[in-house]
Amino acid sequence: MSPHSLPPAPAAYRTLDTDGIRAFLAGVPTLATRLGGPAAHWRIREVSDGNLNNVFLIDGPQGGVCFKQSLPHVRVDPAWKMPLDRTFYEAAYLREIRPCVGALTTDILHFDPDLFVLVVESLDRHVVLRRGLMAGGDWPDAARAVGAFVARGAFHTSLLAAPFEEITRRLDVFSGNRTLTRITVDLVLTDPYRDHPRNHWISPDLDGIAADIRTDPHVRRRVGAMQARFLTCRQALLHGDLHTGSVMVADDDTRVIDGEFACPGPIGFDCGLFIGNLLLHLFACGDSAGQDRAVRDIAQFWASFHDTFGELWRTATRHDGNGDAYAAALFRDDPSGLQQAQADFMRDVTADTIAFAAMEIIRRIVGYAHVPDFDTIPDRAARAGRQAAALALARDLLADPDIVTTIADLESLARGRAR
Ligand code: SR1
Ligand code: MG
Repeated sequence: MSPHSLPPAPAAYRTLDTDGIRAFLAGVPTLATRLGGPAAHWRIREVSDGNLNNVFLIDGPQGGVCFKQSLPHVRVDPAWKMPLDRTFYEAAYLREIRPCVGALTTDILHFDPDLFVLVVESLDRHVVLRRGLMAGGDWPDAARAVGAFVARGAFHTSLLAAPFEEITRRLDVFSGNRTLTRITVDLVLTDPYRDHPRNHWISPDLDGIAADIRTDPHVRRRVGAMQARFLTCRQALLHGDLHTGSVMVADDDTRVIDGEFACPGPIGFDCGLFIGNLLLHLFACGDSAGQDRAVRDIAQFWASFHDTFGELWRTATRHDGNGDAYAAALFRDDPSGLQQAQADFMRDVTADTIAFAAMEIIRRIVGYAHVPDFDTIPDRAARAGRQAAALALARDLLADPDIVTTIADLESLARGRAR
């Protein structure tokens, strides 16, 4: 089989409609009990919002669940055929990550390997962070929570936390997530830097900057290096698609969802995607208070990620942790050596973060899958103007790695350019 050929769907697979979902849930005793009452009384609502899967919320007299099923194609493009294995990887990711991050993600309730159905706890009092931000809402604790999520997930799946046998066995499983890793390689890391029919943008006003990005030799060199970094730096288990649509918020609660793109990779990829989406929101924001909040969220995300990761590392060293990289024996009696090692490590993560943030901005404006944040700007020319400013920032970040070397500098450069 060629690496790109599509494995057949299992014979038992079928896409479930609402009657099928009702019967399916009724047949799983733990789920039926959680929902309570007779199945005929359950309310089933489709809430599919992402590009790939069917998602439904089901409410019963006792409680609710969230039902997610892989389709044999991209949800928003039925002609784009795709294997079904993504909910398998999302279920596997939740099982790995939940012990590290606790209630910063959802509890997995059930996975069906024939139907590729994943059932998780329902977050029906939450909203999608991206939609909330677009409506002008503010969740002051959300970015900090996402920073802690990334730090804890990354640290505990890295060689800083456990012996290589344990870490590589886990990462090897997620190396198998080739279907969605191919999507990332194509859509995030490659397409915007070549002529490709999947690329599109809202106005000919962006033709010039899109061509600049495709042809600038400094951008190409950096993009090539980031492609290699994504594919070869198996630093930790990544979420792999950590945009603001992958975060659900309530006033007192933040959850990271949708881990179907989970794969081994550089930690700065997750950080960069999240910061990139906050930067997209910053450029789409018409009011200066909203822009201030976007910058605050970037700062809080980064401080939380940086401090949580550093503290986990120091604690592991103090308690003779058994990670095989930066082994505790090297630094147990050398706190300043450890501090220097951490600074070196974080400098690399920061550089990755900035570059991947720039690539996320670019692909979300001129690639296949755009963000809706700019739709809040009613005038098309004004919308294209804000997008051009975001693209110019991203191009400059890729072309000159020295233009900013810290997240604080990135915040002030972006804030100035978004005015
Ligand atoms: C065909 S999938 C397009 C995009 O949607 C997902 O959420 C990922 O971001 C992917 O790149
Ligand atoms: Mg998603």
